[in-house]
Amino acid sequence: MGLKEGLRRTRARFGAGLARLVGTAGGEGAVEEIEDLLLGADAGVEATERIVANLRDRLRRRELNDPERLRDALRAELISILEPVSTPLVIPRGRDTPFVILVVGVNGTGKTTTIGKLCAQLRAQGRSVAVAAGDTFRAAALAQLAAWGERAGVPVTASSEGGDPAAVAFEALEKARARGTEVLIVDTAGRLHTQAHLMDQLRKVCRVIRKFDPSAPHEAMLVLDATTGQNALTQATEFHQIVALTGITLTKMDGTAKGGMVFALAERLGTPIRFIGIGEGLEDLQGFDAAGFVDALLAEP
Ligand SMILES: Nc1nc2c(ncn2[C@@H]2O[C@H](COP(=O)(O)OP(=O)(O)O)[C@@H](O)[C@H]2O)c(=O)[nH]1
Ligand SMILES: [Mg+2]
Repeated sequence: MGLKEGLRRTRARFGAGLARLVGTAGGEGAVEEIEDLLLGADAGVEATERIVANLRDRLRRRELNDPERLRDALRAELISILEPVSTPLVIPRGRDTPFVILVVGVNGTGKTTTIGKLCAQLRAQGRSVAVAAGDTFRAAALAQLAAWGERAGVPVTASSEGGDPAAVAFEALEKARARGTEVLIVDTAGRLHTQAHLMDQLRKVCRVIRKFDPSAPHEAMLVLDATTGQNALTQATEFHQIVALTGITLTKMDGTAKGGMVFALAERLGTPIRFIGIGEGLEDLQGFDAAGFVDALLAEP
């Protein structure tokens, strides 16, 4: 699925609203309309206010006389909000120990699915990958991960249900180092701030990884479900207190009209957005790029 298609619900409301608007009057009325559209797409108050204030400035300086220029100005404003968080995940080659990606997030956000997609992408780029099945909390979790691993041709280290995820992570790290595997992705159980036990477990997994390699995890990726709207910001803050997040993957963009979430995340958190999930298939994971995202959002239907 292409990004434009993946963003169809957000585009249907936001993009189409803008296209309509650009075809008509312009002026202060148009800016107010843009404000409503941004808020409606969950872009958040801060990002929306910044965009709208800049557009009003340009309006006052009579820089937005025709619809074409309003569209260009809006495009530039949207890109400038996303640019600071538009840094791809780069995995260096030729390391002695595996590059460790720790994947965290609330249950059901799409961690395991994202890991499966990421495995497939990395394999397609010729990288060697292994996975640690750190979600020992749910019975179905291991089977799901094993199936993804098989599809992507990636070994999965696991223990029995109810086992110790930190021990699984450690075993997977040792195996990966012994085999010269380039990338180890560590899956974890969904955690909520209310589940103190699971949060402690996550701390322990981090400790074990750091003991193995003080520079690891090299990427601590939070997976957020775009359909949860502003609640995702709360989740990010909570996870950040346990592990210093270095990247975000926003899943289920295909299932929401609130794709404006990325602007709220960029403005409020500033954590790089690495990937966008746009479906349940192996190929439905897109690297995040500010201009590419905005152009898909503003594309004509
Ligand atoms: N439509 C859609 N569904 C997704 C996406 N990512 C994950 N899912 C679905 O979300 C559900 C939960 O995913 P899972 O990976 O098990 O979440 P986890 O509990 O965080 O590991 C599954 O049904 C996935 O197929 C996405 O980008 N788009
Ligand atoms: Mg899972």
